[in-house]
Parts: sequence; structure tokens; C-alpha cells
Amino acid sequence: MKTRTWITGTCLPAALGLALLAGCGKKESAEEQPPAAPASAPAAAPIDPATAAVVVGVVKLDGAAPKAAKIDMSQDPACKGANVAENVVVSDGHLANVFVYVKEGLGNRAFDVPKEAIKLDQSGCRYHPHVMGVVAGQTISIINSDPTTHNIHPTPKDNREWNESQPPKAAALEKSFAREEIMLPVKCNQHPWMRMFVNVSKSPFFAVTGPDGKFEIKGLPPGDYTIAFVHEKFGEQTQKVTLAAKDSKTVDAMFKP
Ligand SMILES: [Cu+2]
Repeated sequence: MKTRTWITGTCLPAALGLALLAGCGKKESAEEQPPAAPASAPAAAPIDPATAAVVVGVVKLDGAAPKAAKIDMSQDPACKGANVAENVVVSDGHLANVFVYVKEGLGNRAFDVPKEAIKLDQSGCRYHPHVMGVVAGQTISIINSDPTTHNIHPTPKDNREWNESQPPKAAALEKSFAREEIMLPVKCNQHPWMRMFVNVSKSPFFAVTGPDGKFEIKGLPPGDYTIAFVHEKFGEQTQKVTLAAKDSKTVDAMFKP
């Protein structure tokens, strides 16, 4: 609000869009205008690919991994195959499905919404992937590869809640979430074991750890950042990192069960 008070103070008619008051318009020389009075979000400062830096790392679980619980899918004969709980996926101490993102340090930078959609598949009465990241506003294309009907039901805190059923071979559901939200749960109203998480990020700087616990975030402008590691069961931890031009830094993380 403060940045705009000069408008009403010096030239109300201009602020109201009255072009006829030419004298008033003239008074507003470049000198009189405050240097920073953005009408909307600042434009994205372009990131120079020649100076872009990268953060890589491995996320581990300290101690014995809990044994994954078996899931009984017998309530729906169309749900075939083995299934186990995916809330903790560990292999040789490496922790998968950790959402890693730049939580602080990007300031007011704005980012283009990627045009390509991210795919969410329902197959074997499970979600693939179990944890995903998208940019706010980016399309998620939800498909049903199963011979049974699913009912996709996100239960957000800061976005609009919806639930829609999707029969076998139905067209993809194209959805997006407008606001940043980390670990937004998605469930299926038909199959109570089905659960996944969408992470809606303001920036494109995020990754999800694979079965080897590894992640990589590329294309970052030089700067001081807080990297957050978020796991659905073990919560969030953060680490600071300073990136110089063309830096490649390793930031590992360890969760405790
Ligand atoms: Cu389902």
C-alpha cells in the first residue's frame, strides 16, 4: 500500500485514468516517480545459464528401516498384484520419496509455469509416482490404467478441494493447484490404501529422491539458499547452502526413524 500512496498524493485523476488532465500528467516527470512502484509481481529476472549452479545430494535414513506393511487389496478383485505401504521406502539406508526444494533465497522472483503436464498414473491400484512436485498452476494429467474406477480426492489446506471419479479408460483428468502447498495429500475414495502427495512449488527448483536417495536441482542462479527436505512421515529439515556461479554443491540429509 505504501508504495502507491504517491499516486493519490500527487495526481489522483491520473491514477483514476482520466487522460484529459494533461497538466497533471506532465507533472509526473520521471524524477518525481519513486523508483520502485511495481503495479504487479516483478518480472522474472532472467537466469543466466552460463552462471547457473547445481545442488545434488543423497538422503538417508539413520537406523533400521521399518518393515513395509502389506496391503490387503481383496475388497476389489480388479486390484491385482502385491502391494505394500509406501510411507517409508528405504533401500540400503537410502530414503526415497523425499521432496527437496528451495524454500528460501529466491526472493520475489517469478517463474514461468512449465507448459508440459506432469503425469499421475493409477495402476495396480497404486499411484505412480507416490510423491510428485509441480509448479503452481502446472497441469497434472491424471490417468487410470486400471480395469476399475478410482476416485481421486485431494485434501489440501491452501488449495481448492475436489473429488472426481475416473472409470477405466476414461479421458485423462487435467488438474492444477494454484497455490504453494507442500505434501498435499491425495487419496482415493474407492480404495482406502491409495495415497500420494503432490508438492506445489512456487519455483521450478525441486526434486524427489529416487530409490537410491539421490536428488539433483539444476539451473539455480548464484545465491544463498535454504534447502528443505520433506518426508511424509519424518517431517521437514532444512540446510543452508551458498552457491557461486557455476557451483556444484553436495547437500546430504539424514532422517531419523
Ligand atoms: Cu482407487
